[in-house]
Amino acid sequence: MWTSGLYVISAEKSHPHRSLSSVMEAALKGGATAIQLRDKESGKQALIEKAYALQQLARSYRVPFLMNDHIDVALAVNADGVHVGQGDFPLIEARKLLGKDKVIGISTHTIEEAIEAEQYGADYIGVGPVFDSSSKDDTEKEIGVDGLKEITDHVSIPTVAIGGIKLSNAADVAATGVSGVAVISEIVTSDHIEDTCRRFTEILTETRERD
Ligand code: TZP
Ligand code: MG
Repeated sequence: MWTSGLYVISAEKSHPHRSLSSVMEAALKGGATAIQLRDKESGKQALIEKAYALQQLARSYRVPFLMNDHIDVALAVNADGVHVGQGDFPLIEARKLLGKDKVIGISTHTIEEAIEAEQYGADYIGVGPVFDSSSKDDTEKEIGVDGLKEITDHVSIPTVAIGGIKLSNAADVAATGVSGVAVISEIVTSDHIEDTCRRFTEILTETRERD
């Protein structure tokens, strides 16, 4: 299952000297098991072009490409799925538009949101922010590894931890039993993206084998 791994989310403004495609390709070379386009600035035309490029790239590495927020963009490029926030497009309506074969993920912060997401047919939930994160403006309070474990224990769909996940805390996060981790800054700002992704994957595998 692709969620049992390293889900790399874009943040183009965090790497002004490298292209979006080169950063995401380095992540895929390093073993990313899914990629997401998250872009709060671009207009629809630019988003469609970026999404199309990343969908093609992801396909060449046989991993899913998910579009953040924009269901219309996901449909336009035949993305593998979408990721929505609590205040974004309703899950049930997203499912009607995308059909049963596309992946739909939703951000959750509480046990109630997680249970509701499962009932409404989400394929996975993002859970967080686990730690403090500088990549999102309106982040809610950190839930910590204990909060992460509590939410994860209440659902049976895959859970992806997000928010401030670094190489230094990845083992603690993985030990909660999450299916995977979603990472922005530790990867996209790394000088050695491939190596950083490889190390994340090793940590996730080591923790899983140990526990
Ligand atoms: N949702 C909750 S925290 C976050 C999102 C999109 C940002 C995660 O980025 P980083 O840099 O890995 O903390
Ligand atoms: Mg959103």
